[in-house]
Amino acid sequence: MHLEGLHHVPHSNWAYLYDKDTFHLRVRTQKENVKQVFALTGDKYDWKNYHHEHRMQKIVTDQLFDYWETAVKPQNKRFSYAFRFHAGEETVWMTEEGIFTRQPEPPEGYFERPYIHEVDLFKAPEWAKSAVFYQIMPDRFANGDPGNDPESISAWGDAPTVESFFGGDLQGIIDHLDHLAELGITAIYLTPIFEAPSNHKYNTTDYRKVDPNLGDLAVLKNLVKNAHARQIRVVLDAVFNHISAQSSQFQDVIEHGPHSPYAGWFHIHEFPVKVTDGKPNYEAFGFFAEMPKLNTANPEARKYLLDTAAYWMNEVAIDGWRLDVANEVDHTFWRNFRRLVKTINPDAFIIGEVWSDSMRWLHGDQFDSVMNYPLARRLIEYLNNGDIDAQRFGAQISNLLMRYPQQANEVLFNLLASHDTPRILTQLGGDARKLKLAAAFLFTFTGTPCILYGDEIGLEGTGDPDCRKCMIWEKEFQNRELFECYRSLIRLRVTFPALQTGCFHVLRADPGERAFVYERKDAHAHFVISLNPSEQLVSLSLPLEGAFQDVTNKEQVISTGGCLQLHLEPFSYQILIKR
Ligand code: ARE
Ligand code: CA
Repeated sequence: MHLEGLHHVPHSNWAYLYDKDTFHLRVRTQKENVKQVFALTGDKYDWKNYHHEHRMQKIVTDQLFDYWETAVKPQNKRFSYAFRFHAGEETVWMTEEGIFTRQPEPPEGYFERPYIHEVDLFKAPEWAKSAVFYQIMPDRFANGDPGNDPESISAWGDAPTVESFFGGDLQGIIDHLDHLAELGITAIYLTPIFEAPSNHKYNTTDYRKVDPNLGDLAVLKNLVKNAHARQIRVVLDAVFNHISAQSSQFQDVIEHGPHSPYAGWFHIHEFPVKVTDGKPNYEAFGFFAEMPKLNTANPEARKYLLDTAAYWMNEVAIDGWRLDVANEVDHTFWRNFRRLVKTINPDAFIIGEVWSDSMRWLHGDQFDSVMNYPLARRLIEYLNNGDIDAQRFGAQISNLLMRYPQQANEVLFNLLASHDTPRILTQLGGDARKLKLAAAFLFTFTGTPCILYGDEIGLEGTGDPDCRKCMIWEKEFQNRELFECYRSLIRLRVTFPALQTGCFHVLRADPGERAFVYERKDAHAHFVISLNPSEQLVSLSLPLEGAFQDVTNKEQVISTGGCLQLHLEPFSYQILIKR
């Protein structure tokens, strides 16, 4: 047995409370090296009367490891535990103190969960598990009120530049909520809407005011009311990492230097402050002098930002926050933020913008979810690069699933692209067949899907600002076949909990093959999803029993001799269901 492959860390994504009664234990072994793993649990104060053995399930495999998981329902509020591994004739035990060829006398040196407090449970809002999000940049979606347009706007549909405005606003979103309802969207994520001089509004000048070019408090309330009337929730973008250099607070520091009451709100390297782009003499977002970084550890600054969050949640019944540059703001601030937000609305959804491993924020004390850019990168690579076989893709997404606790995975903000990346259709070479494969995966994989406005009708664009083109409303210029594909996939997602919180297993991901097949299931439905990103017609035989139905053409696919025969057209996906 390859002992160096054995791995477990307590109090982490390897050992966590999943719901108030259930504890998940995970352990890793070198790929195909271990035949069976057991978790040995018990009460350290009375092991004799309270100990159990749990056979662990091998749930996923990545390039190097097999991952095993079991759900423990401890009788008491605490338990200690160890693992027992079997490979061939070999048996070893692993405790916190290492690896042994005989079971160490429990409970000394065992891993432990000293006490399970429900208040510590990481609980994501239930509604987020079945949500389908739609990201909107208000300036580019629809101009519902020309009366609030900026002084000079570009013609709707012109190529956007870093500077250009198009006059889109909140009223325009209200006017097109039916488009979202028809698509089956259940939640909107709006990029920033508070007063800011730019077209993207990520450089806030007044956190307490809706930008006048987007509308006002009344229109925002109307938008939320109309969205809620269609069972569509609304999540706003909180930009707390930085503020605009044109904000009154920063202007005061420019004018009064260290004597400004706001000097402590920032990280000033030296006075007088120099707003020199690329080389500001203060901390900023990146090197953007226009975006001085806020000192969220400063009590006044922290209070101002937390009061801002409370103000909007009390003024307007919003359903959550997406947190800009979330990984550069201190953890103490986010713990305060979560406590405040969940006190006002326990069902509010908190999504951090973090582009890399986010476990640090997903212990249940900060974020509910993060934007899952790593998933998008792996899916796009797999669809675009024929050298990436199904085994490698399967290994990569399996590895991603092991990064976080299951309750985070169930609401991870799964996106294909955003306002910060080239459009997904453009990243896929403009090939709508690939986009449909990407959408089929997005809406059937574990995690809450989010599409960027216009993806559903075939909007293209290279990197920012070209990815922020105006929405196209003339149906003759929309890819309506793509719209239908998105609409039916979204309907499937929202209808079946098996696609939201059902278990995920890779069914076929062979080396050298491109076709990737996985299953999602719960007690009510069993889905078999197949992706064929190749020009070849692929025939597969899967060891599955029973009669399935193709959700697209409604044809029956019945297993014969315990095998389900699949035939996948080039660049197609197939979704089968058995209820
Ligand atoms: C734009 C252009 C710049 C140009 C600038 C001039 O992109 O090239 O120099 O305009 O003004 C906002 C606007 C952008 C604007 C930017 C700066 O939307 O249009 O830039 O402000 O003025 C990293 C951060 C991540 C951040 C991205 C952009 O980690 O938090 O960079 N995303 C948020 C928002 C943005 C917003 C800001 C932050 C600023 O979503 O829209 O930009 O508030 C790798 C790294 C990531 C990195 C990512 C993208 O994956 O791992 O950390 O994200 O690349 O670069
Ligand atoms: Ca307008």
